[in-house]
Amino acid sequence: MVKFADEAFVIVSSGKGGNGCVAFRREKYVPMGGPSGGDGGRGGSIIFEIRRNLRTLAHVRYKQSFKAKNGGDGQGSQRYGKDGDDCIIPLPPGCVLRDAETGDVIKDFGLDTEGTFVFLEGGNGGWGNVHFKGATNQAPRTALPGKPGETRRLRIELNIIADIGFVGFPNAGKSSLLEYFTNARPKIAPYPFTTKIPNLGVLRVNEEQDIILADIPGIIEGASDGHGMGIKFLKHISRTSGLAFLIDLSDDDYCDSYDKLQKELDGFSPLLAEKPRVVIANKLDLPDTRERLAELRARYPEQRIFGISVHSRWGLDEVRDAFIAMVNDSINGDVTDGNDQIPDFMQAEPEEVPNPLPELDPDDFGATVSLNRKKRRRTR
Ligand SMILES: Nc1nc2c(ncn2[C@@H]2O[C@H](COP(=O)(O)OP(=O)(O)OP(=O)(O)O)[C@@H](O)[C@H]2O)c(=O)[nH]1
Ligand SMILES: [Mg+2]
Repeated sequence: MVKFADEAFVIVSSGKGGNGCVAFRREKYVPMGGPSGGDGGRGGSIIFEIRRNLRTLAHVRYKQSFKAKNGGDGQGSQRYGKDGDDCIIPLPPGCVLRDAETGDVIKDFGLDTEGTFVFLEGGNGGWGNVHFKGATNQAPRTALPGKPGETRRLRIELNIIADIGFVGFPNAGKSSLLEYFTNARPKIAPYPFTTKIPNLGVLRVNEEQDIILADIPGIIEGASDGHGMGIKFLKHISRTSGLAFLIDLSDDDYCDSYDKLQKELDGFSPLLAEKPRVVIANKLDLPDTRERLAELRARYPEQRIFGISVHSRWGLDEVRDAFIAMVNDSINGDVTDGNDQIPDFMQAEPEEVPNPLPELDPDDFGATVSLNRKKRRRTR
């Protein structure tokens, strides 16, 4: 069983506590002012924080080593050292922290979309000599050093959930759209069933937000009865926030494909069939497609239908905005997506090879996952 997973190894260190200080009060008219060395500050802690907009571990893989700040040393006049700043490591929902050496689970965040976890506390600051004053020792020359921080090596695992799943007949341009929006480089070819395993790619919205797009194999009429590549791939997009229906305007079936696709989704699961969606009509660069788009819009007046051409780069900014809006609506709870009723993370399992495609290699199953963030295009 192959999971779509991302993994990162990191070294984390909490901060050392600051040292206590030995000092005496020296002031005019105050003879024998006594000890006045302040305590050291606390070292910073290592804290993991779930950020619901994050989707990958790209940011931690890139940095690898995380250190909280050391506490400041205590000073004279009973001045205490400054506490060291904590180091906050943002993580996407769905992470598991493990000890890198033993593999033991340290923390499983489940699907929590918020929350923090203090993993390593910083070292305590040492006492300054003010603490050591006693009846018999009026001028203590003792202060304690700060406690050291701790360093651990961790493995962070993430089960990836796609945000938006592409559904469409073979050849509609699903992989082309994924290639445009993300760093994924799926195979694109002018024949059906080019895509045999799902491809995931990351659409970068901004520093804070990524959206994972899933391009799955084409669906044909009767797929729910096992025709073509079947519909088992739909489980990869069962937990998404929404779907993108791709319709090929150069295909003579352009007018019926939406209903046909919807029927196949119904055959898989009503939860999937009810997901929010955007409808995208592609290949507007080809002849007669504008009329076809108008016809399609007339047929589904309640549905917003985006006309695009991936080749000519038409209409793609609007689609991007619609993707972001759909994901944000789902994050903000405007939509009940029924995800809690679908038991497991999406998984790619080797299953029996579909009949019309006997050359499919079962070892080939799984998914291509391209987690690099694509540099944002300059929008004019
Ligand atoms: N003219 C035109 N051709 C396009 C456009 N977008 C994609 N294509 C072509 O359509 C063909 C199919 O594109 P893919 O992206 O492989 O389609 P797909 O939906 O992933 O197909 P499957 O993987 O077989 O399901 C390729 O030859 C693309 O070059 C477009 O906007 N205009
Ligand atoms: Mg494809």
